[in-house]
Amino acid sequence: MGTALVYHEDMTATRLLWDDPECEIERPERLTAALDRLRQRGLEQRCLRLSAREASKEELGLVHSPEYVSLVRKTQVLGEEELQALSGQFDAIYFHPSTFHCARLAAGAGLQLVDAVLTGAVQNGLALVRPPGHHSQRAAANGFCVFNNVAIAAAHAKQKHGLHRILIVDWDVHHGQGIQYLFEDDPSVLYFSWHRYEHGRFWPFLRESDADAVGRGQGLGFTVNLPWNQVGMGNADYVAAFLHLLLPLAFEFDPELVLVSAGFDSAIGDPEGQMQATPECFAHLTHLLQVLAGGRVCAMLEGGYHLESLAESVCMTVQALLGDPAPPLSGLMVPCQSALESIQSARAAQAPYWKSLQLQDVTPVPTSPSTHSPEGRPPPLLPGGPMCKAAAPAPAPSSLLDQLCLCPAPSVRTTVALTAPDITLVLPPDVIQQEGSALREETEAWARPHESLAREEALTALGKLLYLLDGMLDGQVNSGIAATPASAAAATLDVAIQRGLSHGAQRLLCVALGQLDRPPDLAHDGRTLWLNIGGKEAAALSMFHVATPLPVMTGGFLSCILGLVLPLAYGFQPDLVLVALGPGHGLQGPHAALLAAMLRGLAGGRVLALLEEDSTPQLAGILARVLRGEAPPSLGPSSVASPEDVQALMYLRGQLEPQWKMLQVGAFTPQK
Ligand code: X5A
Ligand code: ZN
Repeated sequence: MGTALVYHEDMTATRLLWDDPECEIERPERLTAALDRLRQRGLEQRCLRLSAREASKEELGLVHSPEYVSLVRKTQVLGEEELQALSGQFDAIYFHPSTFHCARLAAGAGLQLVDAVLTGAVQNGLALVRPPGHHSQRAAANGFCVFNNVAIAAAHAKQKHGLHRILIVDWDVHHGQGIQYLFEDDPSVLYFSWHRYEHGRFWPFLRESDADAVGRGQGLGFTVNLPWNQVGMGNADYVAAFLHLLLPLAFEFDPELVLVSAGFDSAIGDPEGQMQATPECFAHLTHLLQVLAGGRVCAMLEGGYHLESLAESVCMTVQALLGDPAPPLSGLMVPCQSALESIQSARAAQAPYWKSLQLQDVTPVPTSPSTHSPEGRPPPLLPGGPMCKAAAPAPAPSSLLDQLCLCPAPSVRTTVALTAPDITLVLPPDVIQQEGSALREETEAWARPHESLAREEALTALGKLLYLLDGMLDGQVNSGIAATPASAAAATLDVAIQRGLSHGAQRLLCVALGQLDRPPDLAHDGRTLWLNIGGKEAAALSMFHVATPLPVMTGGFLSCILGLVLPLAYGFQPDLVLVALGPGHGLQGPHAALLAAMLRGLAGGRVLALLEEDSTPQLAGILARVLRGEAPPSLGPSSVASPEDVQALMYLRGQLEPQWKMLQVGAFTPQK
């Protein structure tokens, strides 16, 4: 449905006119660097370009006092000395004669973006703006921010579009205290912010940035703060925060719109943040948010002061908004101890207000004392198992950025190789119906060991699947759907795994739904992670062989995906994903779509879905759409997990946490 890019050149006008080491990083080149890179990558050309308009006095009045708006208006005619004097009345602020115009464009850009998304003109978008907004308050400029762009957009979405639930995700490295103050008693706006905090020793030095600030009055539980108490947080820490804190609450909240305070000072290289997350992490964060609110995501630029890192991260965000698969994350996926402690304290503070966090933290799992080091970033522990030998150590920051510049644009093609002629599929545009098939002799050779593949229908289906798989392995096709007779599902999956492993896949994740057993001849070499959802009982036969019953309730299904499937998948870092909906999988279309959509974040989107031939065309259609990058339909308000669902999850977490560190939801802090 399209991605909007809202911009106006005039927003490069405002700049610092005097010496101020604190403010000099907020400069016009931030916007031009981001935009130039988007053009270079051909991403700008793929977006719907919208020229920003100025927000009106009334629109600014949605969150700011009339006195404050007129004060900022008057800065247009002030001389340099007066501007400097006025700027000095605020914390980390400079005014320029063009600031009022720029700040009105920045707020207006957000309004246009929200209007474009909520009228259905586009699916999502990014507003490239300055000055930023999230520190600005009802009657105060603060931290380079003049008008609170995201807060104004949220208020507008409520007032003009009648929305009742808006999620604001603030991934800027600073606490958007302005947004927090404006909505702290409002249950219709869920505000999530992570930020460099260092136990209160980092700007803006506020007690209310800590995890125990959870909102007030009606808004209790609708402010979610995740303070980082150390610098150096990286991809694993950010993804863990999403999986174990933000996303459970977000699904339970069931937003109609997601606004992102998209600051990129939380990325590697930034002088303010001092964090380690690489640009491609923002593709993953964006991708994870797109499963909410039917994919209605509006991102607005906040901070980000390392031009190279900023430009790359902006590109990654836009790529994800466009529906391109996310590049795999680099580095070991092991959250650090300090991050786990922060996530745990935020979960504990929020637990009274969110069902999805209750029942879960019954027994805190003690973590190995060797992961704890009082100073600096603790060295990540190598998880056990042979696959880990393959994982390269994280490259140094600068070389990582260099590498990313060379990263080729991923292929987005999805192929559907369905065999049953009675499935008349309405294929989404650009999804290819595959005609090809592997050579007959080759197909027969693969089929020979399997009795269930002797039938003609099964052989035909296998030939098509092998052809599709080869296309994926040599990069001609990104993802695909294949069908097989139900009786041949297990054998076909077995062949697909063997073929994948022998034709280029280093690590293969297989998510098998329904009655599908792990192929008995599959090697235990750590190259395949077998995850069966639909087993009789929860069991971890090894760290690479996990079974869990299909959750009964939607809430249980969500915690299974967020609390088990994705942590294992992100920890394993596969380069090929097979999802098989086998006999008795019992999965409803929207649930299957959500699973497929989220698994698409792995392996550069190389996902092959295997269906039974008598699956409904609706199921095949919905999977084809999410695999090509469309948002899954929203599940609606989710029921709680059943006690059995919770128990299975808790059991597996206990079994697997020592090897799969991404499963950890928090750290057990020993009592003194
Ligand atoms: C938007 C933003 C940071 C202000 C830092 C002041 N502001 N030291 O990143
Ligand atoms: Zn910031």
